[in-house]
Amino acid sequence: MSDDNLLESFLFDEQAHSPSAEFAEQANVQDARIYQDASADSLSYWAKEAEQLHWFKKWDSVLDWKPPFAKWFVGGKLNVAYNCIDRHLETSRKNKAAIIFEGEPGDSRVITYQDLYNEVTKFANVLKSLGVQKGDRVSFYMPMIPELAIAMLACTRIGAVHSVVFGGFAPEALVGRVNDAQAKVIVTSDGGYRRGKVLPIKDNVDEALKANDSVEKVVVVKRTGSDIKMVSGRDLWYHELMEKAEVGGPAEPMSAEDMLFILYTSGTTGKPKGVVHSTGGYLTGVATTHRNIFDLKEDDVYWCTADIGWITGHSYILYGPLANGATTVMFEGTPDYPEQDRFWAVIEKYKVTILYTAPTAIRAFMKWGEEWPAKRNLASLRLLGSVGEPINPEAWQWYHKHIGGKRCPIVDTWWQTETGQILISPLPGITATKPGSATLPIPGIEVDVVDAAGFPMPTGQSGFLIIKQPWPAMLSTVFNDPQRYVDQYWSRFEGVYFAGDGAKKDKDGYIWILGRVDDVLNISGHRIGTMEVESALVDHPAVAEAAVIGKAHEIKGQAASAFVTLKDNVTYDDKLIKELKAHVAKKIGAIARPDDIFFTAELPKTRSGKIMRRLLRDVAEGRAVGDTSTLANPDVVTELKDKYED
Ligand code: 7RM
Repeated sequence: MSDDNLLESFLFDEQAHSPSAEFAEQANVQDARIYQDASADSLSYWAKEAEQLHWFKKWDSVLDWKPPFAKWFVGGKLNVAYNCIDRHLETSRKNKAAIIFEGEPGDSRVITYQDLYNEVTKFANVLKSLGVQKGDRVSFYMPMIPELAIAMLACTRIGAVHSVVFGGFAPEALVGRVNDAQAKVIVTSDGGYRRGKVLPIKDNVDEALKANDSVEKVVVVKRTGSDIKMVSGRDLWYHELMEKAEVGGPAEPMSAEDMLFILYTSGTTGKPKGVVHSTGGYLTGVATTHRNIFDLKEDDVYWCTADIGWITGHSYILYGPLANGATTVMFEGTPDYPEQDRFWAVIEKYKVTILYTAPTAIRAFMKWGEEWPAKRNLASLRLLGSVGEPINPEAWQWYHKHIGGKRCPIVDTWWQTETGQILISPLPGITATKPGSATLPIPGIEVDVVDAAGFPMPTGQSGFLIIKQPWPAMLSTVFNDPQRYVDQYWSRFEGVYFAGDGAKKDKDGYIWILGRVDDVLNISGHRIGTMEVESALVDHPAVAEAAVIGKAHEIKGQAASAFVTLKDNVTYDDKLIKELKAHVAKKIGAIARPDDIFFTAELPKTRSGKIMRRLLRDVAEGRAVGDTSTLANPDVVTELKDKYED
């Protein structure tokens, strides 16, 4: 978001939307004293929330904080699958829909809590039979089908650690993550549907495994019936294993601080970080926030449109909702297939009451036109959520009017892969919302906006967002690299968590997130490191050097623009541009494909050799170029501007 847009956001400031009396009266959280109570004694507050879970053994202490390493609910024993499934079977939820699955082709499956128990315990037994033990890693590379949820829960049941890799990543990105995790097993499928076509999921796994020596078995779910190669001795069909597997078996009592899962996320280097989440704190954090922020009621039909390959899917399709005994919708498709009303058709079909989606999707819907949602009955909706990037006020207003019928509160939720749970968000029955602001830290959380030296910024001025105390679902470390955990998150400012986002605080203490301040792009709400795209470009034989920046994009929020210098004997043409874009898609995945490639004889650099990305951003967005006085080669920028200005 540029500063101009932000100014606009502040103008909307006056139009705060208070919760309606009708909503407020029925809300799960109605008393604003929750903020004072939680801040007076945040550990007791979180302990009370943790008591909503089932513990095999209660914790001895709520928090062991040896900065920057936190252990939550030390001494406590619990199991995530038990909390998400078994304990609901003793209640009226036994035959309630746990997962409603809507496939891209329009196929549908309803999985009750009892069904989920049967499937999860069977797959837990399959994993054991494959030699998977507590602490072993299992990687996933799957479309959004129920077997993904089932197999992840099965891991948690036996204490294995899952590492889900987004199905849109390329084989090379996949193998990097599988190797780093040293996974023993991969769960995948024969294919997946994408806009009517079949994705070659299994082929990508085969390609990836050429560069891996940790994986012993590949379990393949049949989804598309594609003709694939099964490697004998290594590849096994999911349905064949499940046919022979028994229902039932224990849920392993895990220590609260045991590793639950790894999820790789882009950072400022070319190598993604394996963010580690642990058991007790994570489940407490996601269950509480899901219940309070989405105002969950027993008969809600809740739909989060994210992919489980990202943290949003982990926390708010799977673990938060299932821990709360909710009905969670899992959708395999895209918003515009077969037509641009697919989301609204799904809402109508299942009478969805809570919708959680991303600003990039909302901006696409705006472009497609309000006639698409208008054709469908959206009266079941009662609450809307937004996540992934700042929501521009125009998109907020559109969402409010055309999807929420002006009656649904909107929760704009700020959080990260690393935070595990939502940290900044309205409580929908209490907080007046301002379009474009994620509003206030939730109870028990303290944040601030500080300058480069760590001092609080005055009201309305932009600085760095920090989190002042540990929180239950915080990452516990970076897998195999605790030093990176320390350096990345806890060293920029002494003793506090550095989020990597810029922000402003307004006169009411509301937080306005401005986007990343590091070399991380946010393309359609997906994190991609500029360094990753640069490495992919430099990997091409024609490229000498590359610099990648984020450029404002109407729908995606940001798009990657690349500035490339070629090797001496190479000449450029349109074909090379296409080839370089395809190369990036092949190395990382289609989401990282640059929108533009600019060729230049030289990149603008400081005298110490650092690429001045700020200047490249000015060029790419057609702005007046800022200060070039520290450049070793100031002429480069003028040349670039002349060349690319329309
Ligand atoms: C949940 C998720 C994290 C980054 C984060 C921000 C941006 C996320 C919001 C937001 C403004 C929001 N995890 N971000 N939510 N910015 N308002 N409500 O997206 O690890 O993939 O990305 O996303 O920059 O640092 S993530």
